[in-house]
Amino acid sequence: MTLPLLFTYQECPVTEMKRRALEFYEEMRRRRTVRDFSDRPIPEGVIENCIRTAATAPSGANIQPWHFVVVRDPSVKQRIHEEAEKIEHDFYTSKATRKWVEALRPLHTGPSKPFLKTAPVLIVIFAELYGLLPSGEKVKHYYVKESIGIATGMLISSIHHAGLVSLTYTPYKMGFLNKILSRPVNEKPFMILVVGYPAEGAVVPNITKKPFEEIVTYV
Ligand code: IYR
Repeated sequence: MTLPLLFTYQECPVTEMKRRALEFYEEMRRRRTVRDFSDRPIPEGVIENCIRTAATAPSGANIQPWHFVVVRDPSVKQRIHEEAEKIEHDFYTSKATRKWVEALRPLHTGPSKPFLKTAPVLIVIFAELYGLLPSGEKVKHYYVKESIGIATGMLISSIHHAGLVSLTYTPYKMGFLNKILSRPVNEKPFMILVVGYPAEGAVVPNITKKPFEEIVTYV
């Protein structure tokens, strides 16, 4: 039995609390998903500290059911690019429903995914659906989707806080990532987080967030 640890809570004065909450909101509301990337390299150690932050996320039974593959090798990016564009072509020409394509129209997306080759880093996030003992025995994992969603949110926030941009990219089918990146069967690709600097003159869609009153109810 491990003993409980005294929690080192640092209370901050009310005025400072209010200022910090507002300042963090002001910082986070500037985050945008970017699809046009520069090939500028990312300074050493930045990605690592962002992943360290993501890994502080709460998770079901503290199982931490995630694995992050940092792809920098141009030949690996090239393979991911090739596979993803094949899948996207299939998606946009036959798999996507008319409604789905309609919903995507404001985002100006399409089957071409040059950012997979241009961006300096792709973080491929895998969800550990269950644990796998050396004997081959499976170990139950809890609330995997919730856990990985929280960790990914923290990763996106850390990247923004560090001054870089990201794109949450999910090809229609992602099984090819296990093959290319040699990940085991208990891991399911959750997302490719494309990370880097925006291309010069990068544009973003003119979209808005729902009004606060619409998303919150007080009782
Ligand atoms: N994976 C495709 C389609 C796509 C789907 C959703 I839902 C988006 O929010 C954005 C795109 C693509 O990346 O083009």
